[in-house]
Amino acid sequence: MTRIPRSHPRYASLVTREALVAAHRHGIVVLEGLIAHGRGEAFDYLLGEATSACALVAERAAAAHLVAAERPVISVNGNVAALAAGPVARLAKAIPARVEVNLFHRTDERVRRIVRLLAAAGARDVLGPRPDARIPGLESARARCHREGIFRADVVLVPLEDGDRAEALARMGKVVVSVDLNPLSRTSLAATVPVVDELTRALPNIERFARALKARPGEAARIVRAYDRGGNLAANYAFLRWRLSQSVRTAKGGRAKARRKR
Ligand code: PTJ
Repeated sequence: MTRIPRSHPRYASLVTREALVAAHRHGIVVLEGLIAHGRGEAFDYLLGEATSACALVAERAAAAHLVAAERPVISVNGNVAALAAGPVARLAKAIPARVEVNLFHRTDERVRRIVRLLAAAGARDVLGPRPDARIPGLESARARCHREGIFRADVVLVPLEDGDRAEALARMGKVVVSVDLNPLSRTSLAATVPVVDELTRALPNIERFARALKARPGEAARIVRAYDRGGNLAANYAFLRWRLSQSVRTAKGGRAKARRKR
């Protein structure tokens, strides 16, 4: 691994990249996952690398749906396992929810490695190695799932998803909670609750809300009813526009300063 100096202004981001590259070498993350991460990083940069107020609202709604569900499932792919095996295990315990490994670039060996990683992080009875059902209308390997997991789930949390499956799960009548930094992705547009936030920030937030809501089931039902999906997505777009307008102002200020210096 490349040694990243702590003084580097992008230290956290570079360390995460190195962790993903290492996870690729260990057969957890596919090369395509590194591309997906870069896409996420670009959106996170635009969003200010912090949880926005509108993301928090969606995270609370996500927790309310998960706590109120009868058969909630957290779907895990290679990137999610590499970035957040511990947070996934803790969230699953808090809800409680089943964890299922579901891969786009599926090989049995990769599924086994990811299951082992999740188990080492504390996740129990992880599904994935012996799928016995298919998601209708989906031709990719992601259609393969477990009857007692994703297939029969009423609420599915799908972090870092590709849009096809989110749409197929929604067609099955499931509540789909996505975590995707791209507010314009097909996943965000298909999800019942699109959470536009970085995975390692979003999962602990959802866990915190879930723990609080478990003690107040009436409150969870009220949040589910009150959540305005369209309004929340629109708030995400407005936030992004505001961030860009601030950057334009900063850039213009910088140019004026440079002119004054000349
Ligand atoms: O492990 P596999 O075989 O199942 O493959 C997983 C990948 C990620 C390769 C697969 O699901 C894929 O190709 O995903 P996409 O279509 O590239 O979509 C990933 C989405 O996640 C993009 O919209 C990214 O912006 C977003 N994203 C990337 N990193 C993060 C993220 N969102 C939140 N947190 C992140 N850390």
